[in-house]
Amino acid sequence: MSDKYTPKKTDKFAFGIWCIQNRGRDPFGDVTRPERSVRECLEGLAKRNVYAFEFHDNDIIPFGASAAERDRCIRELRKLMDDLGIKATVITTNLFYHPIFKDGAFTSTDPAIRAFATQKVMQCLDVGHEVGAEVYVFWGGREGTEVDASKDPITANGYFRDAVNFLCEYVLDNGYNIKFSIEPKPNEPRGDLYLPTVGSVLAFIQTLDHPEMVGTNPEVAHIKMAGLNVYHEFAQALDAGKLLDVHLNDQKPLRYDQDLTFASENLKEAFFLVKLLVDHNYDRTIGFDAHPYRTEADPWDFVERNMRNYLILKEKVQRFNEDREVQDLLREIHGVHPEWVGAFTKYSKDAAQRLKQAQFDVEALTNRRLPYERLDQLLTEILLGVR
Ligand code: GLT
Ligand code: MN
Repeated sequence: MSDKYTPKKTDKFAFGIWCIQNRGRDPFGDVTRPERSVRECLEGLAKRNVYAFEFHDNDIIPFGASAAERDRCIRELRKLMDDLGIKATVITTNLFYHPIFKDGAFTSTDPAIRAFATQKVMQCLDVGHEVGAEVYVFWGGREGTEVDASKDPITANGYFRDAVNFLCEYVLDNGYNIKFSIEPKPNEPRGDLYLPTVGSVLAFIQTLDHPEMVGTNPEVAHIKMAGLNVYHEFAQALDAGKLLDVHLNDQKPLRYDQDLTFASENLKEAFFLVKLLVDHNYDRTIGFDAHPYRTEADPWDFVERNMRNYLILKEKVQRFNEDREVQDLLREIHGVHPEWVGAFTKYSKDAAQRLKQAQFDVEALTNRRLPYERLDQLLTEILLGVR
């Protein structure tokens, strides 16, 4: 059965294949679901009109595979993608699972491990090019410390910078159409990770040789682990022209990385994230990076629910944006004193002079009406379905 919340390819939804393959293991308990082949995962996604999938090199090609084995894996994957009509828009390298990366990849204290990690990424970029991926995600899962005595953070950032600079040149040299995206996370699996927030990533990007080739893909759960505002963090990336992908999921604040279904925990927060993407015409893939509860037998209710929640919230955004009373309130809040709109956005001596001499009615400005209780209630009622 389908309804207006049934996804279409044009919604451009994507899932990490690792989300579908997730077997429910956690630090305290073993797997709860059977292994699922790449074919089974992609068939299930394609059947539900998912536009694309994201993957790590080792989700498709086993660690340490021979060149022949690698070529066979890619051939099979490309055939499967063609047959199913599903794209691979985002690729990434697993630089965290193998114990060689136990103290970091790009920021390992051992230059040979840093070189090995960089080699692994180059090989992954070749794969990305072959499957038509446009974005390469770097999630620095092991890039951090428990023992700060072990490395200087400026040196470690320098190692990171060297690797990204080198890899940008590699992409340019080979004429690949791929951009890099750094995914921030504050902690887990390390005690503290480098580049913990969107702001840190944006600042770091400006220190690179090719800042125009690098952006970010924030993840809801990672932001909430840091106790920050999801709407504001994504907005910061979008405003900087750096939002290359999104990792949607949900999370109870300030806890271990929960990777819950999008909008399963905080509807209002999820609403504002969808509103941001809709209002500002974000047109890249809408990626979900979450796991089914470990009590689930298979991933399909989970897959459907993530997309459905997004589409329902998209409708709520439209309703909010078209609601007469909401819009009247917003006009009242923002529409006062039109004589000052844009009056000092562009500097001139005249404008400065005028501003210096202007008289303000401080009391009237202080006492203006800000009907936020009413505004927030209207949103609550839209979200609860009574408006
Ligand atoms: C890992 C992590 C995610 C990253 C993935 C990309 S893998 O599951 O929890 O947030 O996006 O490497
Ligand atoms: Mn992620």
